[in-house]
Amino acid sequence: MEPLHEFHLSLPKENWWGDNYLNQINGVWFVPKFVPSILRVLNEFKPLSNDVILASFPKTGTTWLKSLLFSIINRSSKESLVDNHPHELVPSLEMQVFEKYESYPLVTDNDLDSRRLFSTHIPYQLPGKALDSANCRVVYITRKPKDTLVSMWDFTNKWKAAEKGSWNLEEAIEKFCSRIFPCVSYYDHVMGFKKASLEKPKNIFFVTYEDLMMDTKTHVKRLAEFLGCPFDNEEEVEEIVKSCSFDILSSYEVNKSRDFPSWFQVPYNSFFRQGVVGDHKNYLDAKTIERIDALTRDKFHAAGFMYGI
Ligand code: PAP
Repeated sequence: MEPLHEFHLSLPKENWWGDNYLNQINGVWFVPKFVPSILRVLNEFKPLSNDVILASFPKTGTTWLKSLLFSIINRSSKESLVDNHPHELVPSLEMQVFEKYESYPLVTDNDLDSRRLFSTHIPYQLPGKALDSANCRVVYITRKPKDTLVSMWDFTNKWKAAEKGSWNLEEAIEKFCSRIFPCVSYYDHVMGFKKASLEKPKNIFFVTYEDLMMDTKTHVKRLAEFLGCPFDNEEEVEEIVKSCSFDILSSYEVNKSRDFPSWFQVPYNSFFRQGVVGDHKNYLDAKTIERIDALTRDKFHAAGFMYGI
């Protein structure tokens, strides 16, 4: 038996959906395929002070923010979005960079032009100290729990593993509420970065999908200032906002593609579904909405974070 299999067998295991299960590392549930690379990120990743890390719980706006951050940082090559899926332009530490057994692109100088931009779904509770000590910039996006749940449920059913049987919505709701979800429970994930952003506002920028949607332009300007590369003309900001909008991005062939990326068994087009706020109303009944709202009051509001309903 492979040592890796033995290692997997030694980790706590919990059924997730169908035949699929999750493994636990330090109290956090992860999809088994990524356990080795997550451990590599935790043990080997040394952030540089000018790195930009986009952190998020899955399905909270990662793809959108990848395209915005890439465009803000690489202004002269923002048209790369026409031919490249945002997930290929901004690689995930655990799903792409450390999944390959090669060294990741290492840049040692502090030249802003060669800034590294990565994403991660790993909760702050695990790499927090490494991120803090490097003094790098972290941008965290979150989204209201009910829309996140519905988006995750839909996405999971587009996964190749869905051939083994679909994930029904009732089961997804149960797992969400019982906190057996990949990348720690949604609430713990958000609160981990929320608290860190209050403690280190110069290093961690916290934004919600809904605020970004309501006023993308203001947030793009704030993000550029936070990253130390402010805009000097409004037209460029407007151009970036437009070029990263759902309508424009989802019209590109590369984002409409049914091909699978090399690093995940889900087609490229499944990262673009509707891109709206409040879609959960089309899927969740009143009882479920109240159940999740109660959880939100308990996990967010009681901690002083008045968000999520
Ligand atoms: P990931 O964590 O797997 O990378 P992520 O990008 O965070 O997924 O979430 C995908 C959601 O963002 C989808 O939401 P939906 O299922 O409710 O539709 C997707 O449609 C939405 N999305 C993708 N691109 C954009 C965009 N440019 N503007 C707004 N929403 C977007």
